[in-house]
Amino acid sequence: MSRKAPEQDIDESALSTHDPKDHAAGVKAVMVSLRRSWEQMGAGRTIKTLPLLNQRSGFDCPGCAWPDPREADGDKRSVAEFCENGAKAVAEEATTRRVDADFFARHSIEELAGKSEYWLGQQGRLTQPMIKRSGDTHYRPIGWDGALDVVAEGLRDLDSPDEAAFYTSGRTSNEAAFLYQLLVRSFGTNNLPDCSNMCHESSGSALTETIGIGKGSVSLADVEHADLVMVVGQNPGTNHPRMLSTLEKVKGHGGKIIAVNPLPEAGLMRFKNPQNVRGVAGKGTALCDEFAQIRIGGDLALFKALTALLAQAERDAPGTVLDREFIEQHTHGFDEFFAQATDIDWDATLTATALSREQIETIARMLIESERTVICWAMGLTQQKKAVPTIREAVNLLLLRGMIGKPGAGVCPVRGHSNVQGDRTMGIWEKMPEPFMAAMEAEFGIPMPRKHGYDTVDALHAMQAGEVKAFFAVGGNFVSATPDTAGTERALRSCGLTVQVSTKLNRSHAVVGDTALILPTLGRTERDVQASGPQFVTVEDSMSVVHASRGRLEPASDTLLSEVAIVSRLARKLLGDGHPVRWEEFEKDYDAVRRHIAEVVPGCTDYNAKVREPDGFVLPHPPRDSRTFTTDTGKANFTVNEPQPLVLPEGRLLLQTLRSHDQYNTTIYGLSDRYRGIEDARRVVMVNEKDIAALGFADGDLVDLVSEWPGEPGPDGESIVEERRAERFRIVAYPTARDCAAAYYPEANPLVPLGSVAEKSNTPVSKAITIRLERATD
Ligand SMILES: Nc1nc2c(c(=O)[nH]1)N[C@H]1C(S)=C(S)[C@@H](COP(=O)(O)OP(=O)(O)OC[C@H]3O[C@@H](n4cnc5c(=O)[nH]c(N)nc54)[C@H](O)[C@@H]3O)O[C@H]1N2
Ligand SMILES: Nc1nc2c(c(=O)[nH]1)N[C@H]1C(S)=C(S)[C@@H](COP(=O)(O)OP(=O)(O)OC[C@H]3O[C@@H](n4cnc5c(=O)[nH]c(N)nc54)[C@H](O)[C@@H]3O)O[C@H]1N2
Ligand SMILES: [Mo]
Repeated sequence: MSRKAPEQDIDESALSTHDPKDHAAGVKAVMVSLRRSWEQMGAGRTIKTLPLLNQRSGFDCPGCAWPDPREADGDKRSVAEFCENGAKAVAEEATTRRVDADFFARHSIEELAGKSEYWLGQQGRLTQPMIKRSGDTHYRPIGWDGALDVVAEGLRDLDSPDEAAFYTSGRTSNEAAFLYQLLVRSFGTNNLPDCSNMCHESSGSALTETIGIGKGSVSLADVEHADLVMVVGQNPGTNHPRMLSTLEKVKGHGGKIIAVNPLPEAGLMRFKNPQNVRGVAGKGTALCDEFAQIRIGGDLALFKALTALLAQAERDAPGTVLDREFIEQHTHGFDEFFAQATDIDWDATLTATALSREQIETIARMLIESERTVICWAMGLTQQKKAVPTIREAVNLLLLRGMIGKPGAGVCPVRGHSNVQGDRTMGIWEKMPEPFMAAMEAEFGIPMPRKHGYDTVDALHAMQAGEVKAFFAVGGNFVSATPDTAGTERALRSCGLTVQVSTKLNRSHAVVGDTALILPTLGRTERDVQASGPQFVTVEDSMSVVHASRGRLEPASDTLLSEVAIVSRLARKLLGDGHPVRWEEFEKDYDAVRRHIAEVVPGCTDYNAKVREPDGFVLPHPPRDSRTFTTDTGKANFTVNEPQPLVLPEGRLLLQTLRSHDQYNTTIYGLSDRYRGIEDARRVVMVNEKDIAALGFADGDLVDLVSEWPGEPGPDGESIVEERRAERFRIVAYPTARDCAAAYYPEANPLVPLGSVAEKSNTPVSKAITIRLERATD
């Protein structure tokens, strides 16, 4: 087994395919975890690392935000509380491969920009601060002091703090996130775009409006005890594999599962739990009872039909379907909602959803029969133009039957990054509400800016217009995660200063401003020892549980600084010695940061004590805790949502961009999308075989993907179609819904127009892009 980084980049012609799998996990998953861990870190480190994953005394998995079982709730953690993809996430960070000064001397920045994310990521961990000064072709080493001086000077030289944007990805700990937003706001701007803007922002918008808080209302125990779980627009087998153990428990007590997805994802069908005999030797557990193979973007039409069917059933047999008591006591807007939840335009519904009337009626019956319903969703819903109304309609569905704020029922937006929810709680948001800003002012005695800042899409617009000139990122890979790759890259290259605080090499280190810095940092798995001794950090999972995470491994290099140290040291240089915040205290002892968190962040009183409890603590959630809804009406709001008929021009497909089984966002672990049967290549487009034939192509053909977007009106008033192109993708015949296609992110990002965003949440529409296929030559 090779522990060396690959020299060669991806050979796309090596593509091979096999039939998609009908189940997820099994023994194969364990074998793959071990093999990848061995390849990246060798036997000794593997044996030391994997058993610490998601244990009370260990570190939080840097993979997804699915919660750990809580012993406080009577749930036991298994000895191996990890999944194949969690193991890969750890191996990727705990790798023994290194990117050092010699590496940067060998490879120019231009050369690095020609490499794939896979090649870049596989080179290993970043080890020392590097700088590219104006005119340089290569990065050169620089000391920490010098590096932070350059950053502080670059920021101070701007005409206004609003000319800088400060990005955060969702792995940043609560401590680092809290200090970072304090630094940025002390500097004078709210320009805090984050990965959440591209992820669950739509969930936050819809939930805040309807139930008063932008977070999920269920605990792990609630999902386990539900009698009906809808999994909509989500691929848990790959992206939240530990959720399959929870779904298995639902099935174990006779609960039902409905999956709504254009793809028959293996993890929705059957789960072979490698931790029990049935999973190892038997057929595993069948998961979904009803698989609704929906057309991309059809979910609002589906939810509208379901709420109307429930309303109709209530009209037919009054008092038997709806939870009238809940509706009267706790909701607002019911009459108006009920009055319009009448006739279903079945033609339009069946066209939009590509489902049958029988199936929609079956799902409605299952909802009516359920006593405890949970709706889970992820990117299949949030990255749509109509994402916010769609999620609001899902909330209507639950409100009708009183399914919020009771055991075993509620909303469950399944978060992505392991601490994306915590970062928001800590103030990483371009428009934090006034009480938070006032609490910051009271705590630190410094004025906080009130003008809302740029989110991700607006930061890109501002950068393209020359209004943002400096870009600073704590984690992530902004260049590859954002839409409209060509425009984004031009925007970043036009900046005077770009700074990346990172663990691993990625494209955002190769597409840079005039002056560029790489500031390498400790990862979640690594020991963090400061003047007062070993430190831990805290994180919040998808279900509002806040707990400690302790890294144990030897750091990748002794030059690395923690994110807390980098932010605090930069603050001292940028804000000067006279600044009222005692920045020098934080790095020594993270308790000092947590003492401020306790004063500022709602629900965090006694933070230092509570995070030391073995299972941490659960943040307050008014709808879940007491059916209290802090909306503008003081009640849970019913909303009226208009579906938009989807117009797909002749000969076009609806493309979604998604994750393979072998990547973490823009980090490509390997080239095996095993469950979908796609191996050794990534530039593929999955299309239904009937559509392939109808469009005059064949399985295996090489095509360019061309996206079409109605651009600005032209001189004659007509709308011009703006086109974007991603070249050389192989067609793979795949059992997706008709008229739909799928390609991997980030390869397909050049096709997503920056102006194509979800209403209200401003999230890029990465899941319904109108494309045509054009033949390319081999
Ligand atoms: N291993 C691994 N784990 C991860 C990640 C990773 O990249 N790798 N990423 C993390 C992050 S940041 C996030 S946000 C989550 C992402 O988790 P997911 O949301 O599961 O990720 P995607 O790959 O975007 O999958 C979207 C799913 O929605 C379906 N879908 C697409 N369009 C529609 C539609 O119109 N309607 C419906 N009903 N379904 C649709 C797709 O077929 C697919 O199954 O996972 C997190 N966990
Ligand atoms: N077309 C399309 N675009 C999408 C999506 C999609 O489905 N389709 N999904 C969107 C979603 S849901 C998300 S969340 C975003 C993700 O956007 P990002 O969060 O910006 O991207 P990641 O790929 O997760 O970031 C990976 C990088 O983070 C750095 N990193 C990893 N761990 C650490 C750490 O502990 N500290 C620090 N400082 N750095 C670390 C490494 O250098 C690594 O290369 O992308 C979005 N973009
Ligand atoms: Mo995400």
